[in-house]
Amino acid sequence: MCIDCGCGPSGHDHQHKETEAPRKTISVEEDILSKNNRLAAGNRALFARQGIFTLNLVSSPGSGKTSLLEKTLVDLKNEINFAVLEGDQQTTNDADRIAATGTPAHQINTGAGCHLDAHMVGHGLEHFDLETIQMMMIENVGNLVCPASFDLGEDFKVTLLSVTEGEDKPLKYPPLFRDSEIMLIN
Ligand SMILES: Nc1nc2c(ncn2[C@@H]2O[C@H](COP(=O)(O)OP(=O)(O)O)[C@@H](O)[C@H]2O)c(=O)[nH]1
Ligand SMILES: [Mg+2]
Repeated sequence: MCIDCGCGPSGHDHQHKETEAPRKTISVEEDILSKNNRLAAGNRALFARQGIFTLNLVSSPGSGKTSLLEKTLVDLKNEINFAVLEGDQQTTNDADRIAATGTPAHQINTGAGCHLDAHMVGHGLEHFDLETIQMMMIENVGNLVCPASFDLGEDFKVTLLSVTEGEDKPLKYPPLFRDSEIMLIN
């Protein structure tokens, strides 16, 4: 595509400038993460004010995050008031599974996005009565790469590893395993 006017490969009826504008490097990644970190700090302060303990569950798709939540919620719901924020690219399948346990749940669909970020979580929290919640479980989008970079404001990041994925996954995707406070083998 033509940079000057956005026209396609055919149909030029005008001349384009021969000279290129001077190049400038902008460090985009740094800016995105600093904004996310600011919003995550806001989420963390909100959780602290409300006395809510928060976990961010991360793993490959299909390694058992929702199954672990379902079982945990059924076993502990009479002792702890839980809420669950679900992240997936599409569908409300996981929020529906959680809601079936009697736990408040809200689904975030990220579309093309491969992780939850602090902005999405902040808005997701608007769907709950935070006064009544003691523990917030955030199930991240299934992915061992991008969720490692995005703080959501959680107390602990929890990484699940299913044995069928192979024992070399922490070697192949070290940041997530290194930065998680808890790791579960399923
Ligand atoms: N055999 C076995 N299957 C499991 C276990 N945990 C989850 N599953 C199955 O693995 C599939 C994916 O689990 P799910 O909880 O949806 O994974 P998620 O994508 O990480 O949330 C489902 O069909 C589960 O029933 C487990 O401990 N053992
Ligand atoms: Mg799931």
